[in-house]
Amino acid sequence: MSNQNQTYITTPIYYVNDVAHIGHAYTTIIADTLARYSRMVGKDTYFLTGTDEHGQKIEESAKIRGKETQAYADEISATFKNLWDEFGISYDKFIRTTDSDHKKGVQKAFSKMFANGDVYKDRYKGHYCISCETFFPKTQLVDDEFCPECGKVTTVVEEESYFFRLSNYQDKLLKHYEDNPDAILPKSKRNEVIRFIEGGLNDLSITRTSFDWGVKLPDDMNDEKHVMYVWLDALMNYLTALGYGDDEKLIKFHPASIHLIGKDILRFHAIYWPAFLMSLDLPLPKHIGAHGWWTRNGEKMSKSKGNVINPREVADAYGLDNFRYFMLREVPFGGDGDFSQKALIDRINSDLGNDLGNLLNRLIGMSGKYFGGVVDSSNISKYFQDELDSVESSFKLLEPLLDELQIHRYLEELWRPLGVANKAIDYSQPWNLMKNGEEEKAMALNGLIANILAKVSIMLYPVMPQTSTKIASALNFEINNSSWQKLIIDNNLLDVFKLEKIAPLFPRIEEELLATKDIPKAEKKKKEVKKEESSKDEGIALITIDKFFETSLKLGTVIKAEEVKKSKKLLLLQVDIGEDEPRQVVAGIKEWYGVDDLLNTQVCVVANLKPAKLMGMKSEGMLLAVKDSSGLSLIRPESPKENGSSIG
Ligand code: ME8
Repeated sequence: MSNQNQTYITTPIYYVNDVAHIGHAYTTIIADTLARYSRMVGKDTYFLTGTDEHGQKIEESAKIRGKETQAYADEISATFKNLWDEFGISYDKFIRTTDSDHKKGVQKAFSKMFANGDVYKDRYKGHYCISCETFFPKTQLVDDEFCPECGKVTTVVEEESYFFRLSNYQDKLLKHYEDNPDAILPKSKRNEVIRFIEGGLNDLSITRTSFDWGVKLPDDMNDEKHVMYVWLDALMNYLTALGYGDDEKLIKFHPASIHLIGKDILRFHAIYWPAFLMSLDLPLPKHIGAHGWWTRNGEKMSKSKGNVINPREVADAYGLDNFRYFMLREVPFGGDGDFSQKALIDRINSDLGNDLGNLLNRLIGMSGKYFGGVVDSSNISKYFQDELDSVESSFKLLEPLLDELQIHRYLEELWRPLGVANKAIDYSQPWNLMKNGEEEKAMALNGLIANILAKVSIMLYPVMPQTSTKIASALNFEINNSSWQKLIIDNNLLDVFKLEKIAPLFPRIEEELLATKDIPKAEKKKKEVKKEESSKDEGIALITIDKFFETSLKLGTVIKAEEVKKSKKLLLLQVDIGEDEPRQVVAGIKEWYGVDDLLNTQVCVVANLKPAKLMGMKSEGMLLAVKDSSGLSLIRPESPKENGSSIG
């Protein structure tokens, strides 16, 4: 089991129902930063990421796209892996829940929980949100049927199921969180978890029978119709990646030093996962770090809103390291953040360009002009002892900040020495020193700047690995465990060296580089006011274009159609409008259209109507049609267009 000198860092394993966006990149970049730091300080480090590929949501996503489920999972999983590889994410293992070793480990855990009496068979009846892959008691639903987390319509599930005795772990979990106040970071999130546990824990349904895209029960259970609940399957990845159930040579890394997650999945990690581990008689994770939510112009990002930010595009346009710095500096860990290009550009031009890049340029310029590029640290303390002391005290604060995941504070503190160096140039006026024959002091000043830049580049390395490596190469040293030991821990200085000239690191950015421009807040406000005004013009036929666009009209394909028995008018349709799941539409068109006239044809859907119930069935949209004395015709595109395309 893990010791002080070992670090085990994980990201969530991402669902393969969609490609990565900046939220996924954020978690992964934080984990990569921690892993790089851990390796640099000499710890035996294991960094795990991967993809979550089972469950009803994935099965349905594949079906909508007309793909075989495994092939679909292979395709999307590869897009995650490729992105992390392009981003240089330093993971040690990329796990997939469809890996056979993983499945074996999940089965082993199930058998162990069953053998020790924590698992029993019963019937489950209740509501299930496919999008969140979560069971909800009726008391938690909105308007008796909508998911309290994502707002989508839930499905009523009634089936035989195996249950995990979560209720048995209520007191043990409470004790764990009382005894370990920093088990959940930021600490403010701990109370949320404690309150939830105190509210009472129901036993958890951990198998499903109504679909089969999942890990089967162990053979000796002789119960073939069950597959594991996707969250049991998924959480187990943290153990199976270490060989649990197969080759356990890496199990030494268990338990995780930190499971990094978004706040959306805190309960699964802070309640289910520790309870499963207790049942398996294994130690609990040391920390769970739950970060906040990235939004765009204040709204949740989703494909249907068309406001998803592609991390590759941001990195290509603005530079990968700059993007990493921005994400980690801009938002306190645990808080929500709004992505805006303006904020990103400000960080690049100001923090990176002015404070860091210019300092290096000034050093290269001065030492080239006065000393042929040579830097000598010998006399720094003679002239700049106060500056050295202040820099040393800033560096001492850094590691504890990282331990608490206060990464934005870490970066803030790391910028203080840069301020010290920039100020020292301003008040020492090296050009006057040279004029007045104070060459020794001018060299000491260059030495101070070079050493500050070297130390900052070491501690910045985990966040901006490429940039820091470039700074170090200009300063003629390498960032590794021994330079960290020498310059940070032992607080030593660089030996005499010759500076290498490098191109400016942060060319100034004058305008937004991505086509999807941010809507400035003032403009957004103006639009909202206009919308309100137009709705006041009751009785007048004219509307503004904004008003028209309040109706979301989408193109979709009918992927399933059936007659509603006992109804002369209604057909029940499933329409793919480019979202994660098809929309169910109950349409009064049976007099004019049969099932075969509709299947695999395109229709126009009003996509933002409040869901309604028709003959007890929910309808989540309306079809556009035109009717005259000769009958009714659906409005359809002249030629096929992509599902989800906006009409207007
Ligand atoms: O939940 N802002 O997978 P998932 C910040 N498979 N982070 C975000 C984000 C946003 N807007 N959107 C997503 C699952 N994330 C499960 C996990 S683990 C055993 C199983 C990040 O693909 C954040 O880390 O829905 C969140 O927790 C994760 O993506 C959810 O990814």
